[in-house]
Amino acid sequence: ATDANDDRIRMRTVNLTGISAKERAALLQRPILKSDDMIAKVKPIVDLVRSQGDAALRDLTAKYDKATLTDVLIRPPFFAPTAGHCQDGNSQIQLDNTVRAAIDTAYGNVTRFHKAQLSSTPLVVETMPGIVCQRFAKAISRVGLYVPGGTAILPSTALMLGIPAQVAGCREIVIATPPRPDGTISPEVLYVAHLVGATAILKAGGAQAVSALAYGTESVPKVDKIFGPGNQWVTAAKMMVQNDSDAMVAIDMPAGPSEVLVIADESSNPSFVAADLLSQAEHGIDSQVVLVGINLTSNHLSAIEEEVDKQAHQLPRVDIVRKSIAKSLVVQASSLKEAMDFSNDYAPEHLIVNLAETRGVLEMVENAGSVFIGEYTPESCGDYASGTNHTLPTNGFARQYSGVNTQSFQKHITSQEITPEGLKALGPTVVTLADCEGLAAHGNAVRVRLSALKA
Ligand code: HSO
Ligand code: ZN
Repeated sequence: ATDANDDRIRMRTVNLTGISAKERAALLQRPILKSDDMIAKVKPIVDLVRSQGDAALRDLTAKYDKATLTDVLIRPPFFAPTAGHCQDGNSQIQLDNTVRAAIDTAYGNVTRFHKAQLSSTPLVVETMPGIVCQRFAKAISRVGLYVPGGTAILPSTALMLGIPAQVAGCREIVIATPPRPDGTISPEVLYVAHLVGATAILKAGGAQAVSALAYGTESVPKVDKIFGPGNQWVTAAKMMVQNDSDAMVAIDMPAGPSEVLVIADESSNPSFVAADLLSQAEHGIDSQVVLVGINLTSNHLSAIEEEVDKQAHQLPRVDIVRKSIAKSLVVQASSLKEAMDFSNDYAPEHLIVNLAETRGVLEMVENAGSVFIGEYTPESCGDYASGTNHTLPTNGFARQYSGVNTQSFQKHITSQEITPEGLKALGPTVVTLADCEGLAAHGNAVRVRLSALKA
Protein backbone atom coordinates (compact mmCIF):
# COMPACT_ATOMS: atom_id res chain seq x y z
CA ALA A 1 0.00 0.00 0.00
CA THR A 2 1.32 3.46 -0.76
CA ASP A 3 0.72 5.89 2.02
CA ALA A 4 1.05 9.54 0.94
CA ASN A 5 3.75 9.90 3.62
CA ASP A 6 5.93 7.23 2.02
CA ASP A 7 6.67 9.59 -0.79
CA ARG A 8 7.81 12.44 1.47
CA ILE A 9 11.23 13.75 0.53
CA ARG A 10 12.90 14.62 3.81
CA MET A 11 16.31 15.29 5.28
CA ARG A 12 17.97 13.86 8.39
CA THR A 13 18.38 16.32 11.30
CA VAL A 14 21.20 16.33 13.85
CA ASN A 15 21.91 18.75 16.69
CA LEU A 16 25.54 19.87 16.89
CA THR A 17 25.43 20.93 20.51
CA GLY A 18 26.55 18.14 22.80
CA ILE A 19 27.45 15.53 20.14
CA SER A 20 30.65 13.53 20.52
CA ALA A 21 33.75 14.27 18.46
CA LYS A 22 33.27 10.93 16.71
CA GLU A 23 29.68 11.68 15.75
CA ARG A 24 30.71 15.11 14.51
CA ALA A 25 33.53 13.61 12.41
CA ALA A 26 31.04 11.20 10.84
CA LEU A 27 28.85 14.13 9.75
CA LEU A 28 31.81 15.62 7.87
CA GLN A 29 32.40 12.45 5.83
CA ARG A 30 31.52 12.08 2.19
CA PRO A 31 30.89 8.65 0.73
CA ILE A 32 34.30 7.12 0.03
CA LEU A 33 35.33 6.96 -3.60
CA LYS A 34 36.92 3.60 -4.25
CA SER A 35 39.54 4.97 -6.62
CA ASP A 36 41.62 1.76 -6.81
CA ASP A 37 38.63 -0.25 -8.11
CA MET A 38 37.83 2.42 -10.64
CA ILE A 39 41.42 2.66 -11.84
CA ALA A 40 41.39 -1.09 -12.50
CA LYS A 41 38.22 -0.63 -14.56
CA VAL A 42 39.42 2.30 -16.65
CA LYS A 43 42.90 0.95 -17.33
CA PRO A 44 41.89 -1.32 -20.24
CA ILE A 45 40.02 1.57 -21.87
CA VAL A 46 42.89 4.01 -21.43
CA ASP A 47 45.35 1.43 -22.80
CA LEU A 48 43.14 0.57 -25.77
CA VAL A 49 42.90 4.18 -26.91
CA ARG A 50 46.59 4.63 -26.35
CA SER A 51 47.48 1.66 -28.56
CA GLN A 52 44.70 1.80 -31.19
CA GLY A 53 44.01 5.54 -31.37
CA ASP A 54 41.09 6.74 -33.48
CA ALA A 55 39.82 3.23 -34.22
CA ALA A 56 39.40 2.55 -30.50
CA LEU A 57 37.71 5.93 -30.00
CA ARG A 58 35.21 5.08 -32.74
CA ASP A 59 34.45 1.65 -31.26
CA LEU A 60 34.06 2.93 -27.71
CA THR A 61 31.87 5.83 -28.80
CA ALA A 62 29.64 3.41 -30.72
CA LYS A 63 29.45 1.22 -27.62
CA TYR A 64 28.89 3.85 -24.90
CA ASP A 65 27.29 6.78 -26.71
CA LYS A 66 25.51 4.77 -29.42
CA ALA A 67 26.94 7.10 -32.04
CA THR A 68 28.64 6.19 -35.31
CA LEU A 69 31.25 8.80 -36.09
CA THR A 70 32.68 9.92 -39.39
CA ASP A 71 35.17 12.23 -37.69
CA VAL A 72 36.28 11.80 -34.08
CA LEU A 73 37.59 15.35 -34.11
CA ILE A 74 36.12 18.46 -35.69
CA ARG A 75 37.79 21.81 -36.28
CA PRO A 76 36.34 25.36 -36.54
CA PRO A 77 34.26 27.08 -37.72
CA PHE A 78 31.70 25.90 -35.13
CA PHE A 79 29.41 28.86 -35.81
CA ALA A 80 28.55 30.90 -38.89
CA PRO A 81 27.97 34.46 -37.61
CA THR A 82 26.17 35.86 -40.66
CA ALA A 83 23.89 32.85 -41.15
CA GLY A 84 23.49 32.54 -37.36
CA HIS A 85 23.71 28.75 -37.19
CA CYS A 86 26.12 26.38 -35.54
CA GLN A 87 28.26 24.04 -37.55
CA ASP A 88 29.46 20.49 -36.95
CA GLY A 89 31.40 19.47 -40.04
CA ASN A 90 28.82 19.65 -42.83
CA SER A 91 25.79 19.71 -40.52
CA GLN A 92 24.20 23.06 -39.78
CA ILE A 93 22.47 23.16 -36.41
CA GLN A 94 20.12 25.93 -35.24
CA LEU A 95 20.63 27.56 -31.87
CA ASP A 96 17.71 29.16 -30.06
CA ASN A 97 18.12 32.98 -30.01
CA THR A 98 17.20 33.36 -26.34
CA VAL A 99 19.75 30.72 -25.39
CA ARG A 100 22.34 32.44 -27.56
CA ALA A 101 21.73 35.77 -25.81
CA ALA A 102 21.97 34.09 -22.39
CA ILE A 103 25.26 32.46 -23.36
CA ASP A 104 26.51 35.87 -24.55
CA THR A 105 25.68 37.50 -21.19
CA ALA A 106 27.33 34.68 -19.26
CA TYR A 107 30.35 34.83 -21.56
CA GLY A 108 30.71 38.58 -20.91
CA ASN A 109 30.57 38.31 -17.11
CA VAL A 110 32.79 35.25 -16.80
CA THR A 111 35.32 36.80 -19.19
CA ARG A 112 35.42 40.08 -17.21
CA PHE A 113 36.05 38.25 -13.95
CA HIS A 114 38.72 35.96 -15.43
CA LYS A 115 40.54 38.75 -17.29
CA ALA A 116 40.95 40.55 -13.98
CA GLN A 117 42.81 37.47 -12.71
CA LEU A 118 45.51 37.64 -15.38
CA SER A 119 48.92 38.21 -13.93
CA SER A 120 50.17 40.02 -17.01
CA THR A 121 52.78 42.33 -15.49
CA PRO A 122 55.91 40.49 -14.43
CA LEU A 123 56.93 40.66 -10.80
CA VAL A 124 60.38 42.28 -10.48
CA VAL A 125 62.20 42.37 -7.13
CA GLU A 126 65.75 43.54 -6.43
CA THR A 127 66.38 41.25 -3.45
CA MET A 128 69.84 42.78 -2.79
CA PRO A 129 71.69 45.49 -4.71
CA GLY A 130 72.59 43.96 -8.09
CA ILE A 131 70.36 40.87 -7.70
CA VAL A 132 67.19 41.18 -9.75
CA CYS A 133 64.63 38.34 -9.58
CA GLN A 134 61.57 38.14 -11.80
CA ARG A 135 58.48 36.03 -12.14
CA PHE A 136 56.26 36.03 -15.21
CA ALA A 137 53.32 33.96 -16.39
CA LYS A 138 52.98 32.07 -19.67
CA ALA A 139 50.00 30.13 -20.93
CA ILE A 140 50.03 26.36 -20.83
CA SER A 141 50.26 25.68 -24.52
CA ARG A 142 47.77 22.85 -25.13
CA VAL A 143 44.77 22.18 -22.92
CA GLY A 144 41.95 19.62 -22.95
CA LEU A 145 38.57 20.60 -21.51
CA TYR A 146 36.21 17.82 -20.54
CA VAL A 147 32.55 18.77 -20.88
CA PRO A 148 30.28 16.05 -19.49
CA GLY A 149 27.31 14.65 -21.38
CA GLY A 150 25.12 12.12 -19.64
CA THR A 151 21.97 13.10 -17.73
CA ALA A 152 22.33 16.81 -18.57
CA ILE A 153 24.20 18.68 -21.32
CA LEU A 154 26.48 21.23 -19.75
CA PRO A 155 27.41 24.09 -22.09
CA SER A 156 28.03 26.12 -18.91
CA THR A 157 31.01 23.87 -18.17
CA ALA A 158 32.37 24.60 -21.66
CA LEU A 159 32.16 28.31 -20.77
CA MET A 160 33.75 27.90 -17.35
CA LEU A 161 36.74 26.01 -18.76
CA GLY A 162 36.99 27.66 -22.16
CA ILE A 163 36.98 31.27 -20.94
CA PRO A 164 40.03 31.07 -18.64
CA ALA A 165 41.85 29.09 -21.35
CA GLN A 166 41.10 31.82 -23.86
CA VAL A 167 41.98 34.63 -21.43
CA ALA A 168 45.27 32.94 -20.53
CA GLY A 169 46.11 32.58 -24.23
CA CYS A 170 46.37 28.80 -24.60
CA ARG A 171 47.41 27.90 -28.14
CA GLU A 172 45.44 24.66 -28.54
CA ILE A 173 42.06 24.35 -26.80
CA VAL A 174 40.45 20.94 -27.30
CA ILE A 175 36.94 20.46 -25.93
CA ALA A 176 36.10 16.79 -25.36
CA THR A 177 32.44 15.88 -25.03
CA PRO A 178 30.36 12.82 -25.86
CA PRO A 179 28.39 13.21 -29.12
CA ARG A 180 24.64 12.84 -29.41
CA PRO A 181 23.36 9.53 -30.85
CA ASP A 182 23.29 11.10 -34.35
CA GLY A 183 26.99 11.81 -33.97
CA THR A 184 26.68 15.60 -33.69
CA ILE A 185 27.52 17.99 -30.87
CA SER A 186 24.78 20.10 -29.27
CA PRO A 187 24.44 23.62 -30.73
CA GLU A 188 25.01 25.17 -27.27
CA VAL A 189 28.42 23.52 -26.92
CA LEU A 190 29.31 24.37 -30.54
CA TYR A 191 28.46 28.01 -29.93
CA VAL A 192 30.50 28.17 -26.73
CA ALA A 193 33.40 26.49 -28.56
CA HIS A 194 33.17 29.28 -31.13
CA LEU A 195 33.10 32.05 -28.48
CA VAL A 196 36.07 30.75 -26.51
CA GLY A 197 38.11 30.09 -29.63
CA ALA A 198 38.35 26.33 -29.20
CA THR A 199 40.70 24.86 -31.79
CA ALA A 200 39.03 21.42 -31.86
CA ILE A 201 36.17 19.37 -30.47
CA LEU A 202 36.83 15.72 -29.69
CA LYS A 203 33.62 13.71 -29.97
CA ALA A 204 34.20 11.33 -27.11
CA GLY A 205 33.47 11.05 -23.42
CA GLY A 206 34.56 8.94 -20.48
CA ALA A 207 37.98 7.41 -19.93
CA GLN A 208 38.45 7.12 -23.70
CA ALA A 209 38.36 10.90 -24.11
CA VAL A 210 40.83 11.41 -21.27
CA SER A 211 43.22 8.88 -22.78
CA ALA A 212 43.05 10.50 -26.23
CA LEU A 213 43.81 13.92 -24.72
CA ALA A 214 46.66 12.59 -22.60
CA TYR A 215 48.48 10.58 -25.30
CA GLY A 216 47.09 11.96 -28.53
CA THR A 217 45.90 9.86 -31.48
CA GLU A 218 46.19 10.18 -35.27
CA SER A 219 43.64 12.99 -35.21
CA VAL A 220 43.56 14.14 -31.56
CA PRO A 221 46.35 16.47 -30.44
CA LYS A 222 48.04 15.48 -27.21
CA VAL A 223 47.51 18.14 -24.50
CA ASP A 224 49.58 19.35 -21.53
CA LYS A 225 46.77 19.65 -18.98
CA ILE A 226 43.28 18.17 -18.71
CA PHE A 227 40.47 20.07 -16.99
CA GLY A 228 36.90 19.45 -16.09
CA PRO A 229 34.43 17.50 -14.04
CA GLY A 230 33.17 14.08 -14.99
CA ASN A 231 31.82 10.86 -13.62
CA GLN A 232 33.90 8.28 -11.73
CA TRP A 233 35.31 6.94 -15.01
CA VAL A 234 36.57 10.32 -16.10
CA THR A 235 38.01 11.11 -12.67
CA ALA A 236 39.77 7.75 -12.40
CA ALA A 237 41.21 8.13 -15.92
CA LYS A 238 42.48 11.63 -15.09
CA MET A 239 44.19 10.30 -11.96
CA MET A 240 45.70 7.48 -13.96
CA VAL A 241 47.19 9.53 -16.78
CA GLN A 242 48.45 12.14 -14.33
CA ASN A 243 50.53 9.40 -12.70
CA ASP A 244 51.93 8.09 -15.99
CA SER A 245 55.25 9.77 -16.72
CA ASP A 246 54.92 8.83 -20.42
CA ALA A 247 51.79 10.97 -20.68
CA MET A 248 53.43 14.10 -19.21
CA VAL A 249 50.06 15.55 -18.46
CA ALA A 250 48.67 17.52 -15.52
CA ILE A 251 45.09 17.64 -14.27
CA ASP A 252 43.11 20.43 -12.62
CA MET A 253 41.95 18.66 -9.47
CA PRO A 254 40.37 15.46 -8.22
CA ALA A 255 36.65 15.97 -8.94
CA GLY A 256 33.82 14.39 -7.01
CA PRO A 257 30.04 14.77 -6.69
CA SER A 258 28.66 18.32 -6.31
CA GLU A 259 28.02 19.77 -2.86
CA VAL A 260 26.33 22.71 -1.21
CA LEU A 261 26.24 23.78 2.42
CA VAL A 262 23.63 26.39 3.29
CA ILE A 263 23.84 28.34 6.55
CA ALA A 264 20.45 29.81 7.41
CA ASP A 265 18.81 31.49 10.38
CA GLU A 266 15.25 32.30 11.36
CA SER A 267 15.22 35.29 8.98
CA SER A 268 15.62 33.03 5.94
CA ASN A 269 12.82 32.48 3.46
CA PRO A 270 12.05 28.73 3.63
CA SER A 271 11.29 28.54 -0.07
CA PHE A 272 14.65 30.16 -0.96
CA VAL A 273 16.55 27.76 1.30
CA ALA A 274 14.71 24.75 -0.09
CA ALA A 275 15.25 25.85 -3.70
CA ASP A 276 19.00 26.24 -3.12
CA LEU A 277 19.28 22.80 -1.55
CA LEU A 278 17.36 21.24 -4.42
CA SER A 279 19.38 23.04 -7.09
CA GLN A 280 22.45 21.09 -6.03
CA ALA A 281 20.53 17.91 -5.21
CA GLU A 282 19.31 17.63 -8.80
CA HIS A 283 22.84 17.21 -10.17
CA GLY A 284 23.07 13.55 -9.29
CA ILE A 285 22.06 10.90 -6.82
CA ASP A 286 25.41 11.32 -5.08
CA SER A 287 25.16 15.12 -4.69
CA GLN A 288 25.86 16.27 -1.12
CA VAL A 289 23.43 18.75 0.39
CA VAL A 290 23.81 20.13 3.93
CA LEU A 291 21.75 22.72 5.78
CA VAL A 292 23.27 24.27 8.88
CA GLY A 293 20.59 26.08 10.85
CA ILE A 294 21.48 28.67 13.48
CA ASN A 295 18.95 28.37 16.29
CA LEU A 296 16.14 27.50 13.89
CA THR A 297 12.81 26.99 15.64
CA SER A 298 11.10 23.72 14.89
CA ASN A 299 8.40 25.71 13.08
CA HIS A 300 10.93 27.26 10.73
CA LEU A 301 12.68 23.97 10.13
CA SER A 302 9.36 22.30 9.35
CA ALA A 303 8.57 25.09 6.91
CA ILE A 304 11.88 24.45 5.10
CA GLU A 305 11.24 20.71 5.06
CA GLU A 306 7.74 21.24 3.68
CA GLU A 307 9.16 23.41 0.95
CA VAL A 308 11.82 20.84 0.06
CA ASP A 309 9.15 18.19 -0.23
CA LYS A 310 6.74 20.38 -2.18
CA GLN A 311 9.28 21.82 -4.63
CA ALA A 312 11.00 18.46 -5.10
CA HIS A 313 7.81 16.82 -6.30
CA GLN A 314 7.42 19.45 -8.99
CA LEU A 315 10.89 18.86 -10.43
CA PRO A 316 11.46 16.92 -13.65
CA ARG A 317 14.43 15.30 -11.92
CA VAL A 318 12.46 14.31 -8.81
CA ASP A 319 13.84 10.76 -8.94
CA ILE A 320 17.41 11.99 -8.68
CA VAL A 321 16.51 14.50 -5.96
CA ARG A 322 14.69 11.85 -3.93
CA LYS A 323 17.91 9.85 -3.64
CA SER A 324 20.28 12.76 -2.97
CA ILE A 325 17.99 14.45 -0.43
CA ALA A 326 17.60 11.15 1.41
CA LYS A 327 21.37 11.19 2.06
CA SER A 328 21.45 14.88 2.95
CA LEU A 329 21.71 16.42 6.34
CA VAL A 330 20.32 19.22 8.51
CA VAL A 331 22.65 20.29 11.28
CA GLN A 332 21.41 22.54 14.07
CA ALA A 333 23.98 24.97 15.46
CA SER A 334 23.55 27.33 18.40
CA SER A 335 25.73 30.19 17.14
CA LEU A 336 27.28 31.65 14.00
CA LYS A 337 30.69 30.54 15.28
CA GLU A 338 29.51 26.95 15.70
CA ALA A 339 27.96 27.00 12.21
CA MET A 340 31.10 28.43 10.60
CA ASP A 341 33.36 25.97 12.44
CA PHE A 342 31.28 23.13 11.05
CA SER A 343 31.33 24.57 7.54
CA ASN A 344 35.10 25.13 7.66
CA ASP A 345 35.64 21.56 8.82
CA TYR A 346 33.34 20.25 6.08
CA ALA A 347 35.03 22.45 3.43
CA PRO A 348 32.07 22.58 1.03
CA GLU A 349 32.34 23.14 -2.69
CA HIS A 350 29.65 25.84 -2.39
CA LEU A 351 28.75 27.77 0.76
CA ILE A 352 25.53 29.80 0.83
CA VAL A 353 25.16 32.28 3.67
CA ASN A 354 21.48 33.10 4.13
CA LEU A 355 21.48 35.18 7.33
CA ALA A 356 19.89 38.41 8.56
CA GLU A 357 23.38 39.83 9.18
CA THR A 358 26.05 38.79 6.71
CA ARG A 359 28.68 41.40 7.51
CA GLY A 360 31.92 39.81 8.69
CA VAL A 361 30.91 36.30 7.65
CA LEU A 362 33.21 36.16 4.60
CA GLU A 363 36.22 36.80 6.86
CA MET A 364 35.26 33.75 8.89
CA VAL A 365 35.43 31.42 5.87
CA GLU A 366 38.56 29.26 5.97
CA ASN A 367 37.63 26.44 3.59
CA ALA A 368 35.11 26.62 0.72
CA GLY A 369 35.23 26.49 -3.07
CA SER A 370 32.96 29.51 -3.63
CA VAL A 371 30.76 31.55 -1.27
CA PHE A 372 27.29 33.03 -1.94
CA ILE A 373 26.34 35.83 0.41
CA GLY A 374 22.84 37.01 1.23
CA GLU A 375 19.35 35.80 0.47
CA TYR A 376 19.30 37.11 -3.10
CA THR A 377 22.43 35.25 -4.13
CA PRO A 378 21.48 31.78 -5.34
CA GLU A 379 24.26 29.40 -6.26
CA SER A 380 22.70 29.04 -9.72
CA CYS A 381 24.02 32.51 -10.60
CA GLY A 382 27.58 31.34 -10.00
CA ASP A 383 26.88 28.08 -11.79
CA TYR A 384 25.97 29.92 -14.97
CA ALA A 385 26.53 33.57 -15.41
CA SER A 386 27.67 35.95 -12.66
CA GLY A 387 31.39 35.71 -13.37
CA THR A 388 32.93 33.21 -10.92
CA ASN A 389 33.97 29.76 -12.04
CA HIS A 390 31.85 26.72 -11.28
CA THR A 391 34.63 24.15 -11.51
CA LEU A 392 35.39 23.90 -7.81
CA PRO A 393 37.02 21.52 -5.35
CA THR A 394 34.67 18.91 -3.86
CA ASN A 395 35.03 16.16 -1.30
CA GLY A 396 36.76 18.39 1.27
CA PHE A 397 39.53 19.35 -1.17
CA ALA A 398 38.57 23.00 -0.67
CA ARG A 399 41.05 22.75 2.23
CA GLN A 400 43.99 22.72 -0.19
CA TYR A 401 42.71 23.39 -3.74
CA SER A 402 41.35 26.49 -5.44
CA GLY A 403 38.64 26.32 -8.04
CA VAL A 404 39.60 26.58 -11.69
CA ASN A 405 40.75 30.12 -12.50
CA THR A 406 42.84 31.93 -15.09
CA GLN A 407 46.08 30.91 -13.38
CA SER A 408 45.11 27.26 -13.69
CA PHE A 409 45.90 27.78 -17.40
CA GLN A 410 49.23 29.44 -16.80
CA LYS A 411 52.53 28.48 -15.29
CA HIS A 412 54.95 30.92 -13.73
CA ILE A 413 58.55 31.19 -14.87
CA THR A 414 61.16 32.87 -12.70
CA SER A 415 64.38 34.51 -13.87
CA GLN A 416 67.30 36.47 -12.41
CA GLU A 417 70.08 38.74 -13.52
CA ILE A 418 73.10 39.52 -11.34
CA THR A 419 75.61 42.33 -11.80
CA PRO A 420 79.34 41.95 -10.94
CA GLU A 421 78.68 44.05 -7.81
CA GLY A 422 75.77 41.80 -6.92
CA LEU A 423 77.91 38.68 -7.30
CA LYS A 424 80.65 40.18 -5.10
CA ALA A 425 78.04 40.74 -2.39
CA LEU A 426 76.15 37.44 -2.64
CA GLY A 427 78.91 35.09 -3.85
CA PRO A 428 80.47 34.32 -0.45
CA THR A 429 77.05 33.28 0.93
CA VAL A 430 76.60 30.82 -1.94
CA VAL A 431 80.15 29.46 -1.57
CA THR A 432 79.58 28.83 2.14
CA LEU A 433 76.30 27.00 1.55
CA ALA A 434 77.75 24.96 -1.36
CA ASP A 435 80.73 23.90 0.78
CA CYS A 436 78.37 23.03 3.58
CA GLU A 437 76.47 20.67 1.23
CA GLY A 438 79.74 19.23 -0.09
CA LEU A 439 78.96 20.41 -3.61
CA ALA A 440 82.28 21.91 -4.65
CA ALA A 441 81.34 22.49 -8.30
CA HIS A 442 78.49 24.73 -7.19
CA GLY A 443 80.94 26.78 -5.16
CA ASN A 444 83.38 26.90 -8.08
CA ALA A 445 80.80 28.45 -10.40
CA VAL A 446 80.97 31.46 -8.08
CA ARG A 447 84.71 31.26 -7.23
CA VAL A 448 85.88 31.37 -10.88
CA ARG A 449 83.87 34.52 -11.44
CA LEU A 450 84.97 36.23 -8.23
CA SER A 451 88.64 35.53 -9.17
CA ALA A 452 88.04 36.92 -12.67
CA LEU A 453 86.55 40.06 -11.12
CA LYS A 454 89.60 40.47 -8.84
CA ALA A 455 92.07 40.08 -11.76
N1 HSO B 1 26.85 23.21 -9.68
C1 HSO B 1 27.74 22.58 -10.62
C2 HSO B 1 27.90 23.30 -11.90
C3 HSO B 1 26.71 23.39 -12.78
N2 HSO B 1 25.49 23.68 -12.37
C4 HSO B 1 26.65 23.25 -14.14
C5 HSO B 1 24.69 23.74 -13.44
N3 HSO B 1 25.38 23.45 -14.49
C6 HSO B 1 29.11 22.46 -9.98
O1 HSO B 1 29.06 21.84 -8.76
ZN1 ZN C 1 24.82 23.40 -10.38
